[in-house]
Amino acid sequence: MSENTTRDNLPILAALERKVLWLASWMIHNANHLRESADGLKVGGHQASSASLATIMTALYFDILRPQDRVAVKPHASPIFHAIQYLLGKQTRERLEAFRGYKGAQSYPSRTKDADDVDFSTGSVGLGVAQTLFASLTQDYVRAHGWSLDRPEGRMVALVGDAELDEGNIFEALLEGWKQGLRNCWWIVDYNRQSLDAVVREGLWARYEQLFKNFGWDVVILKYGSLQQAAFKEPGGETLRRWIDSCPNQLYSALVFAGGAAWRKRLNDEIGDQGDVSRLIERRNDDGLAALMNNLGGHDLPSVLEAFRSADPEKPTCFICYTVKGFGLPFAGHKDNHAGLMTPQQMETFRSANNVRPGHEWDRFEGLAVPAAQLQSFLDRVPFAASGARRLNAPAIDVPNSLPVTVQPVMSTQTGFGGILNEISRGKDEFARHIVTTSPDVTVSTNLGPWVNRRGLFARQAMADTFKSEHIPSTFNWEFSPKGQHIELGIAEMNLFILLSALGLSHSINGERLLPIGTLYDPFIARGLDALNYACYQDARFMLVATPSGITLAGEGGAHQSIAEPLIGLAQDGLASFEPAYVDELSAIMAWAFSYMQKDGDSAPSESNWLRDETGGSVYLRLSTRPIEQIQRAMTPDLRQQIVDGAYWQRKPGPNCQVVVAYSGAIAPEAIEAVGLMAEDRRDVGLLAITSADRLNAGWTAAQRARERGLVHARSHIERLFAEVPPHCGIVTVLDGHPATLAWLGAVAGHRTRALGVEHFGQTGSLADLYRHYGIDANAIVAAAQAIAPGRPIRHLKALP
Ligand SMILES: Cc1ncc(C[n+]2csc(CCOP(=O)(O)OP(=O)(O)O)c2C)c(N)n1
Ligand SMILES: [Mg+2]
Repeated sequence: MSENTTRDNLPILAALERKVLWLASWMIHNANHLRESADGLKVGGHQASSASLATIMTALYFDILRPQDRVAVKPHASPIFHAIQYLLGKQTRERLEAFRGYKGAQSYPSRTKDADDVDFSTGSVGLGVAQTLFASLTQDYVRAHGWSLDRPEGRMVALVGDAELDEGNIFEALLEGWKQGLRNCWWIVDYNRQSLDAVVREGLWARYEQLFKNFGWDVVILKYGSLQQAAFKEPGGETLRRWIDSCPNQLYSALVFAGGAAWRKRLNDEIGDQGDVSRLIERRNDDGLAALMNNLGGHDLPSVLEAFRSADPEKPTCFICYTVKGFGLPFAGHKDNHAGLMTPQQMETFRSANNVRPGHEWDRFEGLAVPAAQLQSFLDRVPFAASGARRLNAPAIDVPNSLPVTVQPVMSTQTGFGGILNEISRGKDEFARHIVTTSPDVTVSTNLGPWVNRRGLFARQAMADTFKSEHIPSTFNWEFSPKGQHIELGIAEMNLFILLSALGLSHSINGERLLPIGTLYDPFIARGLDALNYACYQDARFMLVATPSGITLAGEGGAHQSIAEPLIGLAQDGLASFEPAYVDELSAIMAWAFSYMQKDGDSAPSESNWLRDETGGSVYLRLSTRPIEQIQRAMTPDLRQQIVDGAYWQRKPGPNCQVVVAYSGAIAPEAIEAVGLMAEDRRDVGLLAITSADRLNAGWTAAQRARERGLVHARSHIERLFAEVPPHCGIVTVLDGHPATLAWLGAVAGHRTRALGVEHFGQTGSLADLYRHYGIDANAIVAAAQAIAPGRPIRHLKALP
């Protein structure tokens, strides 16, 4: 659209801006005052916070954006977003009427729960902002590898609350963007100088301006609207500008709230005796004066359009847009307005100001000065909405049925992981080409080194490995090129998860599927946990490999040992978690995982394991550096399936079984040893290898629910495994992690259970010291068995210290 056309369209855009604000406000009012609420709760809706973005979002969606552009909308601007989609015919009235209600438009834009084409979910502030940066890097990655070149490049746009910039993860991302030569990324800051509780500090914009410039961004400050710019050219205008520039944020907000008469009094008191500027003020009535003073850059369509149109795609750009929180609404500027709702009386006044007749509140063009036909024909031509579905897809990439790896007699799952990837890295197939790895400065220590040696690091511009060019021997080849398949990250774990979130949505955003693998130390999942949750909530697809883990990392001490992570694995939605003990298990799980990551099917649970495998999801592998003796065995299809379903009998309990030991992960040797020690005094001891507490638990829960709904034959994998364990049998569970991870096993068939694991911070020591201290060694397993299971005393039990 040429500039000329846009100028002609200004009255239309202004009408749409009014309509957007009306619809958003009505939606919130309807949800709070009109919809029947049996529980009497007000649902909220952030009228003020939405209003500050009405102008900017009108300019973006109805003029600036193209279908390939992707936007993270500030959570509280959700009503504005839904209203825009409604005007574009992409959102239904029913969902707007049910805003914040069951199956209605979501409180915060949601990729997975909303029906109107949300690009990136937002809600936990800061994450959506960083997501746009990593989405832009992902787009560059995809294109550098020769994919999606038939599509135009998109701009990744974040609408950012000014207080949202308090979130540190944004600055962590900024650093990464600078390293990677970020482009095609816009952060539009809604500089309303208000947060949830308060008014922000003076002069924050100047700090941001400097900061963004330091990281190579263009910074565009939209402070004065066109009315103000014109007024500054009048005699006395410069004095007015100086007054505006020196006015504290708190006072400006308060005067916006108080209105025209208050502005006049204040301005007259402070600069009113200076001739020209007094006349400038006097030439305006109260409404005119308020309109002038409220005319900040972010509410001025011509300024906003011009700024957006002038941005350089090769540079990331930060727009600092001065706005008023609650612009156009009765509580504009009031510092308490965050959760404020218009009263029915205020809404009536707002209704008449918008010429909306009762009963016509949802009519798209009600009360607008521009004729409906003209508006509709404009909407029909809006470039953003022109090409139908914006959400893309990509076919699944064929994954080998099994992933070969040389199993050494003694090895760790972490070494196994490195070996499996090393084997994959030799391949020239599509599968190997679509894998992309990343790690927050623990590439080598998580065993990605051999993979990176072969596939190289990614950078848009090639960079040689100086050690190599200087002929200094080094184990690792650290060469960057546009074809590289490893994205090196700094230490910040938040960035890892948000990058995985972006890479893991590439099929949907870029139409090219990636198979992302991220590695980190298990305890540091907690550092990026909200971002991991965010990635899962968006349904991004990736493999998270967390290693080393647990107190098994004996020498590193409590700061590096993970305890709660298995519970995170159990509870995190969208993430199938595994903790294998053996490398052949790991290989089976990874082969399954690469295809699971690509699924997008039916959400009905399978009747075999009661898991919703057809919907797919992401995968978390909790691995260990502990070398353990491997089992030499053939991988049968049945064993493979059981490993993936979560457990198999490593030693099947006999009919007279009194004890079952159920273990997960690197603690396998202790479980095996304990079973051996008990063999003389306990008959038919069973040994259950649990590869996924998460999937076992999920299947069990789903099967119970199915039975309660009448499917009497529903049986989960764990129920089938326990079917023949006699009722008097005791179960000892053990893992190097929180004992609650497996404690629920006792509830499956009512067996008496003792759950062993780590509950308190670890410490340094040898493996034997620590396993003994925390009670997860063979002796502790035997003692627990003796305490809960019938039978005579166990001879090999040593007195516990
Ligand atoms: C991680 C996180 N912490 C806290 C909140 C609660 N919260 C929602 S909005 C907000 C501040 C809003 O200020 P700003 O970003 O300036 O947006 P405005 O309402 O001014 O438009 C807070 C603290 C949240 N959503 N996410
Ligand atoms: Mg704010």
